[in-house]
Amino acid sequence: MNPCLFALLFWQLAFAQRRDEDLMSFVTLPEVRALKFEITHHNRDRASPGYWFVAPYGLIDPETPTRKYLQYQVGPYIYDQDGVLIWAGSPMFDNRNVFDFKAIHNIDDKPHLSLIAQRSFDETVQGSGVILSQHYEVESQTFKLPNTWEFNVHEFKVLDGAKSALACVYQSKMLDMTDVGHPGEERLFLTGGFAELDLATGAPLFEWDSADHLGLHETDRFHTWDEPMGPFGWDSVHMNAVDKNAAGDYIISMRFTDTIYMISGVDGRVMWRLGGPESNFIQDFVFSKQHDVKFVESNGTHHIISFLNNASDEITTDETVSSALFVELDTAASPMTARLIARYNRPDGQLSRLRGNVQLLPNGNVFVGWSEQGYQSEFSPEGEVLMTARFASDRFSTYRAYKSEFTGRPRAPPDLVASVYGTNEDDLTTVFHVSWNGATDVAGWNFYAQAYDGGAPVLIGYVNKADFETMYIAHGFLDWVSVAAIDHEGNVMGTSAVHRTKTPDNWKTAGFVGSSKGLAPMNPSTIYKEGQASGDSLSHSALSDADTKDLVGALSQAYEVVRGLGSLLILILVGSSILGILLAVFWVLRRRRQTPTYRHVPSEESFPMEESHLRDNGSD
Ligand SMILES: *[C@@H]1O[C@H](CO)[C@@H](O)[C@H](O)[C@H]1NC(C)=O
Ligand SMILES: CC(=O)N[C@H]1CO[C@H](CO)[C@@H](O)[C@@H]1O
Repeated sequence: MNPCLFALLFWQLAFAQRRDEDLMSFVTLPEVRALKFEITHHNRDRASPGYWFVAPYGLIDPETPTRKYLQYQVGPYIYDQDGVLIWAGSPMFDNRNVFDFKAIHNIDDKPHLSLIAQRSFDETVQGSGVILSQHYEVESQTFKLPNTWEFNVHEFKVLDGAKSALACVYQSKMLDMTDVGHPGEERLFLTGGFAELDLATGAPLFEWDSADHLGLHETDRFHTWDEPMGPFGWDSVHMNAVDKNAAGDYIISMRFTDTIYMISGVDGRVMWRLGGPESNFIQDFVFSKQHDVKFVESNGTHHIISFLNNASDEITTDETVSSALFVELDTAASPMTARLIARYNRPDGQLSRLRGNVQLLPNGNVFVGWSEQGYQSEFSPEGEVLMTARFASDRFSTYRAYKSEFTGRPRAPPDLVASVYGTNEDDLTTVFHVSWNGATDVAGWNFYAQAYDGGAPVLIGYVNKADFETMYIAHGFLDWVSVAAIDHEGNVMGTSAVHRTKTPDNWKTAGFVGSSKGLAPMNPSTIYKEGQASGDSLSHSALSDADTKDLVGALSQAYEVVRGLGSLLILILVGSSILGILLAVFWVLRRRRQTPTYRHVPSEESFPMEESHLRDNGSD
């Protein structure tokens, strides 16, 4: 191949403008580009209830700052089981990487969220372990220990009651090489350990480091002939998970020794090793390069543990497929025994070389995050693959993925954008887009308009929540608009601020050919009022749910097409989309004629906006 052509191709591959069709976009949150999921439900009926908690990142290290405008993509996200976005936390963490993001239910009777927010590239923002309330407010933030260089990104495990949390700790230390046959020699190593941190003060209640308890010979990574490594030293053990049982002992995982260790909570001694060349167990299975070891049950001597056996890493492959393992340990027996009780192989038969996690769900199902490209799967207890999913984008991974029930009640009000369109005063249409970042359990939206600022809100209509963002089209130029989120029992969950409707910068160039007299917003009560001649009103509430769904579906499809366009096809597609919108409008008008009376929505007629503003968006 011509070298110039090759160079050009390489350049294009490496630096080409990334395409964005694997990302979502929203009118109400234009700064957020959430990742899309590709999902296969193999057996939806057996899936456990709950949402997905992922934290996509592009590069695992903090990314270099840029002066270019960037939309928010990486950080904590909640999705439902159909990949519908529930919460985009990327703006809250300013596009920084987040790890180990999950819902936790062990603090009080309210659900919480926990995560590790990575430091910024220039370290002006420190990394931390963070607990958020169900209102997405920071309740607790814990920073790195003074003897370390960052808050390690592998684990942030909040213990029951949230007095303390477990975190991995990496330190750079000069270690004596006697253990590997070089007495009197010292080398710089990155050691691995953990700390139990007091969440009120950030101080360590318990600290443990591999340098004090393990021999250098245990690592399968370091060889005495290796060159010295970087400013931090050789990553000797690669500590990547920690958990604590009721007896007060800790279980930890080290990827570069292929070993799970039990650490005494009394004196830090290694109580036993599982796996690796020095295993203390008679075991009927093998594993390597494991992640996310957790207690499922433990009474001090008998344990059931779960972990991800990725069986491979950056360099070697030990098995042909990665798996989630559940193992029963009897440490009272002599010799101690380790028995495999369940194994869930990666459904696509691939290897997760790095990262991953296993979660036993309350109904016995097993949820596994395989990490790369957000690949995740849910299994029935006996191993049936119920669901597999991955990010539509191959540019992002998530360190871990979790599934959990959660109730999110954001303090911020719903976001609303309304715009008016039309070609003359008779066909003016107000298009609403509404979303509420982080709110779970929203069943639908009430739409309101006022005759003037401070006027009484008039109910325009109701539509079921269709997606993260819901679109609604109302007849007429409506202004001073607002929305109310309605739950499944019909209660108001929260209301937006009153927004002004956006008008075209230039009505004529936007296609308006009527007289300018038609351009003032109308008094909504003249057309959206009970008993009013139906010929002037258009409301979704006059349509059945199914009709509404069809209409909203048709409109938002046309709208999606318009929005997602790239380049040459734009004219053709805009044309057909406009045709689609025209058809939809025509269809609505036709229906309107078929529905002689406007059906009033009784409970919301005189919905007092002032009062609703005072209403809390949820309880503490
Ligand atoms: C722990 O569980 C095992 C198996 O169920 C049981 O045999 C053993 O007695 C228990 N030990 C304690 C201390 O409860
Ligand atoms: C089946 C298999 O290859 N298992 C390997 C898992 O990893 C350990 C440690 O690297 C090996 O000793 C096993 O043979």
